[in-house]
Amino acid sequence: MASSNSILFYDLTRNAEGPARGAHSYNTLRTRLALNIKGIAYETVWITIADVESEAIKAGAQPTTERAGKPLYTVPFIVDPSTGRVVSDSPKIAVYLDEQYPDTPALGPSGSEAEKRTLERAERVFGSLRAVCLSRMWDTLPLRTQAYFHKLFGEEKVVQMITFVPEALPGSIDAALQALAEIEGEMGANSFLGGEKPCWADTFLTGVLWSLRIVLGNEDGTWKALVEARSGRWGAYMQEFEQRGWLKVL
Ligand SMILES: N[C@@H](CCC(=O)N[C@@H](CS)C(=O)NCC(=O)O)C(=O)O
Repeated sequence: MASSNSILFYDLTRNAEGPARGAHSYNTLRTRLALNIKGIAYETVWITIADVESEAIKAGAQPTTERAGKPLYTVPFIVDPSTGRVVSDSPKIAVYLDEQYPDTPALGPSGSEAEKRTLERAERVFGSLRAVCLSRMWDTLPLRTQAYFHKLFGEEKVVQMITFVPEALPGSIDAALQALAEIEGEMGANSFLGGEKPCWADTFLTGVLWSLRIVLGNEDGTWKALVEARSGRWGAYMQEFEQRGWLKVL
C-alpha cells in the first residue's frame, strides 16, 4: 500500500494503460522483485528511456556507467523518503534495501563466483531471445522511446535490431534452454538459487523470465518452450514467485 513514506521506484513504461503500464525491462523488474519479496511499500514512477537522464538528475540519482565518454544514467533508481537517500544501479539498490530494512528477507548480492556465473547465464537467456522480444515490442513502445533509439543507434541499425528472422527461432530457443540447463546444473532440485529462500541471483533470473513472459505472452510458443522444458522446471520456478504474490506490478 502506497503512503507518503513509500519508496519511489523509477521504471520504464510502454504505451500500455492500467496499473502495470507495460513494465518490461528485466533490469528494473529485478528491483521490483526485490521490493515485492521484501514487502517494502513503493510506488512506481513511470518514465520513458528518453527521460531517464533528466529524471535521474532531478531526483539526485548518480550515473551508473559511461557511454561514449559521458556519464550514463539508468533505471532502476529509487528515492526513499524515509531516509532521503537516492540510489541507482540494481545491485546497489539491493544492498541498500538489505541494510536499511534489516527485518526483511536479505537478498545479497554475494559477489560469489557461482552468482557471477548465474548472472552471465541469465543474461544469455535474454540475449538469445532479444531479437524476438524487440520485434514484438517495438510497436508498443512510446514514440518518444522509438525516437530515442533512432537517435542512439541510427535508423538502419534499429531496423536490423527489430527485424526477427523466423528461421532463427529454433536456434534462439535452444541457446536460451542451454543457458537455463547450465543454471539448473548448479541449482539442482532447490526451489530457488538461494536454496529454500530467494537470493539476488533469483531476482536476476526471475527478472529475465518475467520480462520474457510479459513481452512474449503466456500463450506464446517460445515462452511455452521455456516453461515446459525439463518437465516444467522453469514453469514451476516461476510458480514459486507467482504463488507468493511476488510477480505484481504496483
Ligand atoms: N547496471 C544497471 C543497468 C540498468 C540499465 O541498463 N538500464 C537501462 C534500461 S533497461 C537504462 O536505463 N538505459 C538508459 C539508456 O540507455 O539511456 C542496473 O543493474 O541497474
